[in-house]
Amino acid sequence: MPGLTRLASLVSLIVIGASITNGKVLSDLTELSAQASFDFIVVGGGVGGSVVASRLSENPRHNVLLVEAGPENQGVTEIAVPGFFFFINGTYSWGHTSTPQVGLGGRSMPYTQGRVLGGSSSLNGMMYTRGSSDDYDLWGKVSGDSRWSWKNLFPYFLKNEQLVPPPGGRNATGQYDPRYHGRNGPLHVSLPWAGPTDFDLLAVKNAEAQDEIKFNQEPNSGKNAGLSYVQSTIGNGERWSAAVGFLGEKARERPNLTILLNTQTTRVLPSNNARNLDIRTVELVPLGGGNATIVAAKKEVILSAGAFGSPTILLNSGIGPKKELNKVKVKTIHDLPDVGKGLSDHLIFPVAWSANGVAQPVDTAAALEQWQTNRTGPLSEAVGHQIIFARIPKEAQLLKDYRDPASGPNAPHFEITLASQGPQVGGYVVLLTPRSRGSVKIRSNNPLDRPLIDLGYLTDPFDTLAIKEGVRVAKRWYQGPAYEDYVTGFLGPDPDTLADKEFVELLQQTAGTFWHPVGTNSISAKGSKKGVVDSDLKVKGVKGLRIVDASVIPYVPTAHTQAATYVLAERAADIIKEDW
Ligand SMILES: Cc1cc2nc3c(=O)[nH]c(=O)nc-3n(C[C@H](O)[C@H](O)[C@H](O)COP(=O)(O)OP(=O)(O)OC[C@H]3O[C@@H](n4cnc5c(N)ncnc54)[C@H](O)[C@@H]3O)c2cc1C
Ligand SMILES: *[C@@H]1O[C@H](CO)[C@@H](O)[C@H](O)[C@H]1NC(C)=O
Ligand SMILES: *[C@@H]1O[C@H](CO)[C@@H](O)[C@H](O)[C@H]1NC(C)=O
Ligand SMILES: *[C@@H]1O[C@H](CO)[C@@H](O)[C@H](O)[C@H]1NC(C)=O
Ligand SMILES: *[C@@H]1O[C@H](CO)[C@@H](O)[C@H](O)[C@H]1NC(C)=O
Ligand SMILES: CC(=O)N[C@H]1CO[C@H](CO)[C@@H](O)[C@@H]1O
Repeated sequence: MPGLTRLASLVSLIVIGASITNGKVLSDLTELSAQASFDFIVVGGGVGGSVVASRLSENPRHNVLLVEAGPENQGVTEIAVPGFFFFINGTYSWGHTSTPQVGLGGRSMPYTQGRVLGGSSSLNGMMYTRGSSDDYDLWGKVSGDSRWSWKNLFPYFLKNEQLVPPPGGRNATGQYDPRYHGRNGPLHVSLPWAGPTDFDLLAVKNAEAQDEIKFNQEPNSGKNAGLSYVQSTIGNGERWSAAVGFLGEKARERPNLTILLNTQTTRVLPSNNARNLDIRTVELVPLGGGNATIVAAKKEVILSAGAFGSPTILLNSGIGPKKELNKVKVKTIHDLPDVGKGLSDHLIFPVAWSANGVAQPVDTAAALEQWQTNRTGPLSEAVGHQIIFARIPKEAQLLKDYRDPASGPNAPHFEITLASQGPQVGGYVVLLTPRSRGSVKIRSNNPLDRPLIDLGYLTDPFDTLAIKEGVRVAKRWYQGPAYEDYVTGFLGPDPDTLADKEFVELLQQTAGTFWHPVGTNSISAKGSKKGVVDSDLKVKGVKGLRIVDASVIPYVPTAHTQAATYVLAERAADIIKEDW
């Protein structure tokens, strides 16, 4: 793609003016003093880890080490510019590939995960969506602990967030409801720079003209169904990652926070003289391998290496299903069958319509100049302006044949993205409530080997049938009165005209992911044999070790997953502070 090459050369010409602080940011393991001693060691500097390390080090009595496998986020132009979301250099990602997917006709899928300070929030699509209140009430139910419920988590959403004006400062009144937003939190969230465009206004008109999908002024109120304007983790026109929000200059000035970059955690190790299993030690190697260094925490180790990273570290350490660990010759120190199980994720399916619009190409060089001048313009936006959340219609046969996997009656089954590309209207139908489950396993007893990631897509027959229903919802939407002169036809894939076999083949060939893996170290009630962590996020049967990241979320929420991970980490930080 010539456009891409040109973009890459543009990016390399610019170094943005972010100041790079040294001092408490160590660029590799050789800079870690052998005498250094820490109360807490946090593994992984993504959403969960950045929040926990930042909040714990607010207390000057706590000395915190944050270990991140990837490099610095500051000073990287393509990370900072929201519109370069699709063009971030692969060196900032783990470069995972899934196992061949049975449900996708044997296809393996490349799977992006951030490996840079800020983790996946340094290269995600920046959508800020909390999901349905039902999603969180279900956490409360499976953990047997009402602290994990929408009502009790809501103050933590506000604590976390700071709603800021859209880039350029346009008046977005009426496109959100300020009552549901925070004003002083570290995470900046805003509405898009431009809008409403003619295409946006058509959608609002269409929402008024039919009954299935109504306009919803505030998608982050806990009731997310309907058509809404997108909110994004963007502040002043720049990507607002967890590293920007929680590991900025102020946090870096704290004498009690040390950030160690380019360092991989291979295992957690039990202390020899503990009667019960007590794990407060980590084994660290330079990214990609080298001699190991052992560092012990005085209080706790907190794993925040993400839905693939955290179970991988546990399995490498001999914490997991004994039978599987035996197969790869890893000695089991703690038989915990659910480690790596229960992976749930959002599959996406592209569909398109023909339309009467005219394509409006963006001049990337001019857009970049504008972004550099005052942080506005098309590059200060990432994805579209609007999204739809919708349910399977009540009368659908599917809900009679299968138990509804949605977390509750308010939770939508689908997200439908809206995008106008001139002569085409495109969109993804996203299955928010899959019944299929995948897993994370280790390949060998070499902790540097990549994990085996089985996404499990479309292994439950409900999911294919649900995708068909989702396409029908999207078809009905664009058949609405407001689109009469604009949308000229459905280009498919159409479950109502294609033979089942043909539809399924197209689904297998074109399905992608929104990168929302959760559930691989699921939370469960204290005393339950299921799950991996209890409702204090402590690893079951182990002292000194907690997990704070997307892996503990039991079922994928009806939303993009960063807001859920942020609120989890804010709550967890207070739980940990209360203990110490
Ligand atoms: C391409 C992409 C687009 C996305 N788009 C959106 C979106 O638009 N909106 C949304 O809400 N969500 C989105 N998400 C999902 C969201 O970013 C994640 O849900 C969220 O980042 C999860 O937080 P986490 O802390 O669990 O993991 P992460 O943020 O991924 O952080 C894990 C960190 O641990 C580090 N790590 C892993 N293993 C080790 C190890 N062994 N040693 C040391 N460090 C380690 C990693 O390098 C990483 O920095 C997207 C994700 C991706 C990948
Ligand atoms: C990506 O980063 C690597 C390492 O910094 C560099 O060698 C490479 O040229 C970069 N690729 C692009 C397309 O910018
Ligand atoms: C923004 O627009 C609303 C109406 O849409 C108006 O009531 C309000 O005064 C405007 N605010 C500013 C600061 O212009
Ligand atoms: C690893 O340690 C050994 C023994 O101390 C040493 O000889 C070797 O140089 C070290 N390797 C690296 C990459 O530092
Ligand atoms: C930003 O700069 C562009 C020109 O590059 C200009 O058109 C626009 O009005 C400016 N916006 C603000 C908010 O200053
Ligand atoms: C635990 C620890 O190292 N605490 C230090 C945190 O920083 C203050 C100065 O701000 C020191 O006085 C503490 O000893």
